[in-house]
Amino acid sequence: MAHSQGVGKVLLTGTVSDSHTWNLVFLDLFLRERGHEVVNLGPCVPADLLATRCRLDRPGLVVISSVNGHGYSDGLRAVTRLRAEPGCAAVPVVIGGKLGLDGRDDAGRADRLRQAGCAAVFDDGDLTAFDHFLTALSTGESTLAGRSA
Ligand code: B12
Repeated sequence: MAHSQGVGKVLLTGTVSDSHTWNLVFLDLFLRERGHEVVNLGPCVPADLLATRCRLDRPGLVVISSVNGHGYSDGLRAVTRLRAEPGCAAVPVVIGGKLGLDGRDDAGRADRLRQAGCAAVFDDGDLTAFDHFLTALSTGESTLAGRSA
């Protein structure tokens, strides 16, 4: 089922400290199977590089993936830096995967990510919720989604 018309290019990225790659391979395929154009920046992406690519590529969605347990802190720095980049203040950003270690302090940290500019936080990597988010974004419905932990 392709529903990419309303989304545009998707910028997919790992976080600066995270060297895991299969999460990115999976998400790349997941998005392409749904008809989205994907630019996959790969793992260990510094916040400055993500911000620059966001300015140059003008994506309709930025997807941040982290599974190494540093996702809340790395993701917060990434989205904060991205929001400061010219032209990147309004692009929807989502983050997901295994964002913390042992589920400690999840709700508060997910809220901080939202306050910093994430439209949705899939801190348990919920792909069904992510799929619903993509559909809502494509059809122009509210982009606020994701579990609040
Ligand atoms: C393979 C692996 C590695 C390999 C990675 C090789 C590679 N090329 O990727 C190596 C050995 C290098 C590695 C290293 C480390 N790893 Co490792 N690794 C794994 C392992 C066994 C599998 C990960 C994997 O490939 N899964 C397959 C992919 C497809 O699934 P996934 O990553 O879970 O992603 C899915 C979801 O999370 C979700 N998702 C992911 N991102 C997003 C984003 C959005 C928006 C959404 C909606 C969904 C989503 O979608 C994916 C598909 O379902 C997991 C344990 C496990 N069974 O999950 C540990 C695991 C991820 N690793 C872990 C750790 C701690 C490390 C190290 C820190 C270990 C160390 N002390 O050195 C380092 C980190 C290095 C670094 N700088 O990042 C922990 C993370 C702990 C946490 N988050 O609570 C895990 C969970 C193991 C554990 N139980 O402790 N690892």
